[in-house]
Amino acid sequence: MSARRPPLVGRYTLEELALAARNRGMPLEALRDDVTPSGLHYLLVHFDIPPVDAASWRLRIGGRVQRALELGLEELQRLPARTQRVTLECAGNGRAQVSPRYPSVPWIEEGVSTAEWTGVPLAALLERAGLAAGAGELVFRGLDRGFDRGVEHEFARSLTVAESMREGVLLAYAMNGAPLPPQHGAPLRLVVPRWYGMASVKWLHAIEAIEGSFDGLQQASSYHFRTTPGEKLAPCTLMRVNSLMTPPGIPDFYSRRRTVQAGRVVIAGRAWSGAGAIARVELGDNGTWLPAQVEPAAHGFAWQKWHAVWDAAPGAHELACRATDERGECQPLAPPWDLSGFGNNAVQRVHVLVVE
Ligand SMILES: Nc1nc2c(c(=O)[nH]1)N[C@H]1C(S)=C(S)[C@@H](COP(=O)(O)O)O[C@H]1N2
Ligand SMILES: [Mo]
Repeated sequence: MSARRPPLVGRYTLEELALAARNRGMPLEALRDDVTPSGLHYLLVHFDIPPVDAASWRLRIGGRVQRALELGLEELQRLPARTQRVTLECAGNGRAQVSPRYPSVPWIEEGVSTAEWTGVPLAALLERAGLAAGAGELVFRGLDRGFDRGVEHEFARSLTVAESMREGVLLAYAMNGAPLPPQHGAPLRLVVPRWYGMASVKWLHAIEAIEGSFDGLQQASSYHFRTTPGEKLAPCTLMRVNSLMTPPGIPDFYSRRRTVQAGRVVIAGRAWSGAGAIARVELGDNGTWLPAQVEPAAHGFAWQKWHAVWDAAPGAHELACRATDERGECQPLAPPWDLSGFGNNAVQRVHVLVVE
């Protein structure tokens, strides 16, 4: 495996621009929707969207199981289904705010969305297959193939047996009430609530129970926190506490700066944390924090709505929002340093000009 790409400072490269155009984010005005319309859901595709023939496609469950299974889409769709709302966020969301930055998808803050996923609980299928003695992890394999840092592989990730059996882990064939779109993993994807998005393997075709731990590149090398090139700290797992606001007023086409009419303005947004419910959200106005109202967590795996009434006085304002989860974890004011730009949950800042 060749070395990690060296970090960049300054201008964006054509490669980053190409990745950004392929892997577009959720427009922040879509924060007004409880459930992100499928066409506005953010997208992260490492390689190409693979060609899949749904008629001949099979999901194979094997390895250290008592009964290997092979199921077609219709067979899966006949099993008891569950629909649940889940917020997904890319682990690299916010990467572009960090300097030096890792050359990869240059998310600013838009790599997050919420959809309603329908499918079969993974635990139900694993109970059918029956895990054999010694099974420690499950490897989830996607049909998409490519190279990263010189290594050819199919996108694959693992979860421990305990994580796989958790409530809410779903093999989804529908998104927002319609068949899974190609870009979101048709015909079947894994959905792992509360975790950063990389765990939710798309274009799933095989689940393999293994002894020990999976050494695939996307598991053992990528998706770890690092502060220096030589080290490998904790793996990226649960989403850190985070929040965003719908930018108020109207934007300038090029700079995206906002213009807002003076007076009472309702600022609304969403907050989420992989660790649990949101306890508090504050709205910042030029450095002064005001409390916001947070709606209760009605859907356990989805973001929570919040709003605050802002008395907008004429002049230039920097608005910000900051959430705290029930564990007491609070968003930092500045991006936490990470070499790959993972886990940046620093507060969002929106520049607004208030006019009479
Ligand atoms: N097979 C496969 N699964 C994948 C990926 C991928 O490139 N290939 N990208 C992962 C990453 S990094 C994220 S953030 C989510 C994004 O899911 P979405 O595109 O449906 O929003 O899918 C994950 N699952
Ligand atoms: Mo991601």
